[in-house]
Amino acid sequence: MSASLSATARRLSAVTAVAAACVGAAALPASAAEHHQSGRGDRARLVISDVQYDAPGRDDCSNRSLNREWVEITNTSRRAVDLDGYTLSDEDGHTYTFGDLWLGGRDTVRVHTGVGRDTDTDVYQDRRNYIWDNDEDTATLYNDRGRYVDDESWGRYHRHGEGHGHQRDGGWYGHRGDHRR
Ligand SMILES: [Ca+2]
Ligand SMILES: [Ca+2]
Repeated sequence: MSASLSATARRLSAVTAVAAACVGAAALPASAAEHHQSGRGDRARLVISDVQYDAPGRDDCSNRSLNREWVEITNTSRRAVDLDGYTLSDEDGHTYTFGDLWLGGRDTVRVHTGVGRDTDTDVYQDRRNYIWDNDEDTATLYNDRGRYVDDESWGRYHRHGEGHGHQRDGGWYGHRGDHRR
């Protein structure tokens, strides 16, 4: 919770769009599989259902690679939700604001980091640099009133317990839940 709050605070402070250095690092594809698909309690209707924070292959800053870094938002309810004004932020306060997009019941939208043309299923942050850190970061979704909806963390500070180990770079590779018993 404190991480979310501080992320909110950072988001609310003026966020400059100065892109971080585009550092190529990771080699392994990674996907932080969502484990609470059904949402947190009955009120959760939108969840961050999957994150591919490390684009497969070398992180060469190409638009193709940037777009293979993404976050997926799933509407777990049966009713369509208007995402207009919803935001998706990282720990550094980089924020993407959704445009007018209705996400149908049980539908998923994939938010790519790079440049592209938005559709009903794929939207683009139009960035020239990666936003989701390969080692650790948190994606947080807020609604159009700035209220917390869901988050997903990975790396050192991931807070969702063991049992859904992520493929990680370097020494963390293989540090998966099913090998820890
Ligand atoms: Ca990579
Ligand atoms: Ca980041």
